[in-house]
Amino acid sequence: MKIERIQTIVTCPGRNFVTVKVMTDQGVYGLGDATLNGRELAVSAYLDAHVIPCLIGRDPRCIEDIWQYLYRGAYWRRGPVTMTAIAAIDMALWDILGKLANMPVYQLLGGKSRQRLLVYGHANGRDHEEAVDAVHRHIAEGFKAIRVQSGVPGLSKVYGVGKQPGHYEPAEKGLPPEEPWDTALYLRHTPELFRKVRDAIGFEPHLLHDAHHRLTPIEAARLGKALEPFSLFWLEDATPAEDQDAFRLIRQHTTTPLAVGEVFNSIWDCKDLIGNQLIDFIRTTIVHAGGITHVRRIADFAAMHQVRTGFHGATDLSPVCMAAAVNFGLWAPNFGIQELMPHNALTDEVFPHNYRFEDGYLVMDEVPGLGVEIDEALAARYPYERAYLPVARLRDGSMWNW
Ligand code: KDG
Ligand code: MG
Repeated sequence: MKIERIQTIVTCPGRNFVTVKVMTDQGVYGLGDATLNGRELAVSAYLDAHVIPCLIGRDPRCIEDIWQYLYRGAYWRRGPVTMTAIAAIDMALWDILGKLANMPVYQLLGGKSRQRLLVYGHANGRDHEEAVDAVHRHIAEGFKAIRVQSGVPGLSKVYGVGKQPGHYEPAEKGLPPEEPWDTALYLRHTPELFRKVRDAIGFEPHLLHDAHHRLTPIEAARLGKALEPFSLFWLEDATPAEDQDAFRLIRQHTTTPLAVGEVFNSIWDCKDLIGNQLIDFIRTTIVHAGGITHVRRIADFAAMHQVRTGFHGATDLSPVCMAAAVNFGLWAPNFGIQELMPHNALTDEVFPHNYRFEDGYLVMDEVPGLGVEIDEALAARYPYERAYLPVARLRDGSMWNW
């Protein structure tokens, strides 16, 4: 059995997605997500110019060997572009293997550890009152875990808060918009937000919050401590994690559980965080951290240290990645929670999929492979549109972490 052709498909049904389709000489094909938000064309160019030509004629069932070939064989290891490209090929090969075996990918990984995956949705509002309303709406929709973000008085835009009430989309069409940031205002405002939410709903469901890399370690420690009375499921991306040791300081000051890792692309980015139990949830995704083959290594290592998974699931992770995440989560013994930010209706039409939301959980049927498709004719009607994530600046004009 041989890989005959690999196609890279770029489409924008409301936002950009990059997908690979690996076709074999026996008619079976597999899909992989290769979307890197704001840098989509770098990955498609890397795939087209440097990865795909090397794979034609290889046996698609040699998933591990192809992973090692792409990782070791490039000489230049790691990095988001490379690891996203490897992830896309890896996902597609698992999809092919599942179709050949006539089994879902979760069966190939070792079978189900659970029947359904706990998910968290996004409640956000331009102020506390809107955020509380959004929490009530999510509870009515069945969510058992809800991330809460609110606008901050004095800041014109804040991460996680849409222009209109409703779903939030981080990337914006055109060149990167600039947003002001002020940590002092945010720190003053956020514990009050959670006090109001808990006053309104009590101690169920779970609540989560994303600080989106904005804080220094000591500021993060202060926020974690201030949020303790509200019993968060997690505080996410409290500080940038290039310096894994920075989490030691946060840990020493607060018992609020910590989640990190949506920007990580390899086990080396989280080795110390996990090995030293400095975090509680690892958020690496299948698309940005080398595919199922590599994320399985991260999850197994995390399991040894009582760290659970809490994979990134924003709208820039296509339904192909979400299908892979559902298969993975059904298997992973140390699954914790899955982020779920619903795609728009057009995206769901371009990528028909088998997973679905039911009463606060994600479920899927026993279908071969990943359980996701692409409607290529529909995808072709929506070509790439330049879009970027915003950038942040402090009041004095210095660049900050968005
Ligand atoms: O591409 C970046 C977004 O996916 C990110 O900003 C969303 O932080 C995010 C989250 O937790 O979903
Ligand atoms: Mg995040």
